[in-house]
Amino acid sequence: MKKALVLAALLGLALAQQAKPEDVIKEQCAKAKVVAELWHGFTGGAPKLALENLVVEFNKAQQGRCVRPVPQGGYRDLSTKIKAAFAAGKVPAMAQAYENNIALYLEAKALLPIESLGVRLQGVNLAFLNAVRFGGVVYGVPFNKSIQVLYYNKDLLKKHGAKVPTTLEELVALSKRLSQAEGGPVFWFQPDASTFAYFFFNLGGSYLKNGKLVLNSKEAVEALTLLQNGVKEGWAKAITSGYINQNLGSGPYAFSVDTSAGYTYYRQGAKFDLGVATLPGSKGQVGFGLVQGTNLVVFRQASKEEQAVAKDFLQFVLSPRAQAVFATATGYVPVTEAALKDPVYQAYVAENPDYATIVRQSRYAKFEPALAEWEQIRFDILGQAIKEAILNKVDPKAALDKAQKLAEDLLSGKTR
Ligand code: FGO
Repeated sequence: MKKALVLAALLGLALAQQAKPEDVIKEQCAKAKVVAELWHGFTGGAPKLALENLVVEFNKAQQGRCVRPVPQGGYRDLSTKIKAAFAAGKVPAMAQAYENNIALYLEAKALLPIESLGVRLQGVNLAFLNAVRFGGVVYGVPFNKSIQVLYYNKDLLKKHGAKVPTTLEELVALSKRLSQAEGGPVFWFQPDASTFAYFFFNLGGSYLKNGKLVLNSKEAVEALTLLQNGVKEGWAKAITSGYINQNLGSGPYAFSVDTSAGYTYYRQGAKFDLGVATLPGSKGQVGFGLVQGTNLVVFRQASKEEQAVAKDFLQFVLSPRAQAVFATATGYVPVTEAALKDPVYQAYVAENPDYATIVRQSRYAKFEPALAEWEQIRFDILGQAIKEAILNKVDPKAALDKAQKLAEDLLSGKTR
């Protein structure tokens, strides 16, 4: 119990709020005539709680209507369930969706244009907004958008008189030095498409060349070789079970490149003074980070009444206060300019500069391709190639050439 209370305080929850938000929502929706479901991919922790707290606030101001968040597992489980729901003809009013999920759902003409609902999108971060624009029409409301940042161990850097690296070369050189001194690899990464993207983008890579998907470019081979060498040379450690933040404490740790949405998890997991910095890039230039996290979409099949609830909820979610509370509770990037000026946000930033670092990093953002097939490609093809190179020592070029072939077969409809 005591531990739970401490945790609640850490997450910035009002301790006066006795009931779990989940239970409050249950009660709110039990009495409602119109229930708009929101299917999501948050499995727990601060993100799920922060979403539920927003919903409780929204529902309080409704009469006879409510939003009901429905957890569907992780992000990939969520899109699998939505595809099944299309087939069964039973979709929710709203759901979280990656840009590539939107592209896929649009093939089934399943989504409503956000502005046709009447949601005003003024002041929404343009990079996020452009990412959900298809054929000039916006199909999602950027909601929980994250950016990669550099997490680091302040105590370890201090011990070795080291400064936070600002270039890729410095990151590698310092990781080598600290790993030698500590007797173990200090740069930790998950052998997946997310961490790979950081190295790939900052070595000048791009996935689309003249509209064609290229997974085996020379920059991709270079990025994968760098990580493979890192493991070989003993400065990089591949984390193969769970999130990096769940492995903290299992050996010397100095750096990882990870989602800003991991912020509360890192804070909890770190037994050292945790640092958050903008990503190492090239001389005088902050490195690019991968944007992850999702947008909220509204389904065409929802009833007119549900659509009306969705419209009001999306406008509420975009309000400066909602954004300020959600971003500071989680580490997600505030999605509007006005949120940055909100007194709640300003108070948090004054106390904790990490929030400002996250926003600064968000100006150096890259996205993965918004292809309908991308989810399958990033996990089952590219992600698989990365694992083979890192864990099974397969030659990076061979692994990526194979991935390229598999992706081309998938995109040309030969496999599915
Ligand atoms: C996750 C996944 C995609 C796609 C990227 C896509 C599908 C990546 C990456 C694969 O909201 P983000 O930034 O962060 C997540 C948030 C909510 O769960 O908290 C993070 N978390 C959770 C628990 C924990 O202990 N530590 C922690 O950091 C969690 O990662 O999304 C980043 C991780 C992945 O899920 O393994 O986005 N991703 N592009 N997923 N389905 N499709 O196109």
